[in-house]
Amino acid sequence: MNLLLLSTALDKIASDDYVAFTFFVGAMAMMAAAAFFFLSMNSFDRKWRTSILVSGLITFIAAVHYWYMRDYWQANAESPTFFRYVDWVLTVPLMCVEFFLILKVAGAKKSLMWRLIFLSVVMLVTGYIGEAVDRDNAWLWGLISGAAYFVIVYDIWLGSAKKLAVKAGGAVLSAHKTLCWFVLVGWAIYPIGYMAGTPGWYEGIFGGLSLDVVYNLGDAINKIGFGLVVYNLATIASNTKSLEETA
Ligand SMILES: *C/C=C(C)/C=C/C=C(C)/C=C/C1=C(C)CCCC1(C)C
Repeated sequence: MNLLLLSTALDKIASDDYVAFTFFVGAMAMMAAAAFFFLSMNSFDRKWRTSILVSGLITFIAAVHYWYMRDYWQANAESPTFFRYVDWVLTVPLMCVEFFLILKVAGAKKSLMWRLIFLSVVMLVTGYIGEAVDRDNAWLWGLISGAAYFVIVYDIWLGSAKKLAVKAGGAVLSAHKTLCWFVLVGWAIYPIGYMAGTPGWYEGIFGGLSLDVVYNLGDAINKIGFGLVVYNLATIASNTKSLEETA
C-alpha cells in the first residue's frame, strides 16, 4: 500500500452501492481473519502450525486483493476481474494445500495435492477466459470450468482424498467432511455469480444479481470459514495431545 493510495481522497459510497460496501467490509474481514490466524499460530502443536499459517496466508492474500479491488471499483465502477482472478489463482490452490496438510496424518501424497491444484487452476483459467477474453462463449468456458470443479468435488467426496480421511478418522475425518461441504455448497456460489455477470442462455435466471456481490459473499464464507474449520481441528487435535501427555 503506497503513499499515493493513502493520500487518495476518500470517495463517497452510495447507500445502494452493495458492491462498494461488500468490497469494503470484505477487506476488513479478511484483514481481521488473517491477524487472528497468524497470532494464534504458536498456540498449536507444531504439526498443525503450517495449516494455520496457510489459513492466515489465504485471508491475508485476499485482504490485499480486496484493498485493490475496493479502490478499482471506486475509480472505475467496473468489475476488477483481473485482481479477482489473481487472488483466486493464489488462494484456491492454497485451499487444496489445506486438504493435503490435514490428510498428511493418513499418509497423503504430494501427488494428491498437485492433482487438486492442477484442477483448480484449470477451473480458474477457463473461468477467466470466459469472463475477460472470450465473453461471447462464456457459457462454454463456464462449462469446462464447471467440469474441473466437479472432478475436485468427486475427488474429495468419494475419491482418493475421501479414503485417506476415513483412514485418519476422528477429528480429521469430521474436519474433512466439513471442508467437503464448503466445496460443494460454498464454492457453488461462484458459478451463480458468473452466470449473473456473463452473457448466455442463463441470463434471465440470475440477471438481477450482481456478479461482484455474489463473489464477495462467496469469498467471505469460503476463505474465513475454511480457515476456521482448520483452526477448530488444530484446537481439538492439540488439546487431545496435551491431555494424553498429562495422563
Ligand atoms: C477464495 C476463492 C474461492 C474459494 C474461489 C472459488 C472459485 C470457484 C469455485 C469458481 C468456479 C467457477 C465455476 C465452477 C464455473 C464458472 C467460472 C467460475 C470460475 C466462477
